[in-house]
Amino acid sequence: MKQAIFTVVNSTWRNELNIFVESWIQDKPSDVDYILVHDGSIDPSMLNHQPDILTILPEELVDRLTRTDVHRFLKTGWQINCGRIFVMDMFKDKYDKLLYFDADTLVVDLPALLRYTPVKTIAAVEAEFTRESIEIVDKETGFGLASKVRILEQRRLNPSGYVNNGVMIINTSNLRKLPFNISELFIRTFGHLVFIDQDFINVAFSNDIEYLDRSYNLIPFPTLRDSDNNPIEYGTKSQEYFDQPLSDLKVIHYISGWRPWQPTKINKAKMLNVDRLIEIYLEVFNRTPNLDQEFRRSVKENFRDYIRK
Ligand SMILES: [Mn+2]
Repeated sequence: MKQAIFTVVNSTWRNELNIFVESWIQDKPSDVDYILVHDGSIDPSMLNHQPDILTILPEELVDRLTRTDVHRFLKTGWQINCGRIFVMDMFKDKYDKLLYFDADTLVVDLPALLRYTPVKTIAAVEAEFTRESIEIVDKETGFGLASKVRILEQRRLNPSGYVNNGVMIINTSNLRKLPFNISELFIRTFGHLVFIDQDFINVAFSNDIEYLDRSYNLIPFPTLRDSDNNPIEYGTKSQEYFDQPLSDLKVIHYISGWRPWQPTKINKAKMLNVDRLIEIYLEVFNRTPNLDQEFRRSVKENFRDYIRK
C-alpha cells in the first residue's frame, strides 16, 4: 500500500510547520512520502526537512475561491486550509492512503497512524464537544453547551457525529469512486459553510466517516465564558474525561486558543490541566533548529500560562 503524509500551509506557518515535521520525521519509513502543499509563499530554504513532493495549489481552483465574494464569514474569500480538499483530489490516484495533519498538530505515534487502514473514506475524531463530553461538561459547569447554536448546527450538518478535520486518515481508493468531484463541489458550496472545508467534509462524507478514538486527535476543550465573560474552570469529571487518551496518545492538536506559541490573555492552566500536552510541545520545540527569534521568544514567554507545574 502506497502511503503519504501531507499538510497545506503558507509561509506564515513556517515555524509551526518545522516543529510539526520535527515531531514525526524520524519515524517516517522511507517508502512513505511527505507532501507539502502551499500557496506559492514557501521557499525550500524555510524548511528544516525537505518534503518528497513540494507543490503549489492549483491556481485555477484557488482563483475561483478568491473570486467568490459571497462567503458569509471569510472576508478574504478563502483560507489556506481549503487547500486540503484540492490535495485529496490531486493525489488520490498516486496513493492508496493519505494521512492529513494540520500544521498546528504534533504527531506522537506515527506508526499507529500508518498501521490504521480505514474501510470508509475518511477516518477522523469527533470535534471536542460530543454528546458524551457535553453531558459531562454541562452537568459540572452548568454552561448549557447542548443548546448552543454552533453545537446544534454541527449536529444537523452531520447527525452521525461532527468531526474535526485537523487529523484525517483518507482511503483514496474510495475517493476515486466518488460520484462527484470534491474540488468542484467544494468551490460551489463553500460560500455557505461556516467552518468552510470542515463543514464540507462533514456534509459530503456524513455517511462515510470512520470514527477514531480521541487519542488520534486530542483537542483541549475550548475556553468557556460565563455571562460576565469570565472564563469557566473545567471540573474533575471533565478533566478525567479529557485525560483518558493520554496513555495512548497519537496526535495532539493545538487548536486556536490553545497554542503555546501564541499569547493568551488569561491563565489557561486554571481552566484545564494540559501539562502533558505542553511538555510534549516544549520537548519537540527544543529540538527544532532554525526557528525565528520572535517565535522562540513568544513560546518561552507564553508557556507558563498554559502549564500548571
Ligand atoms: Mn488545527
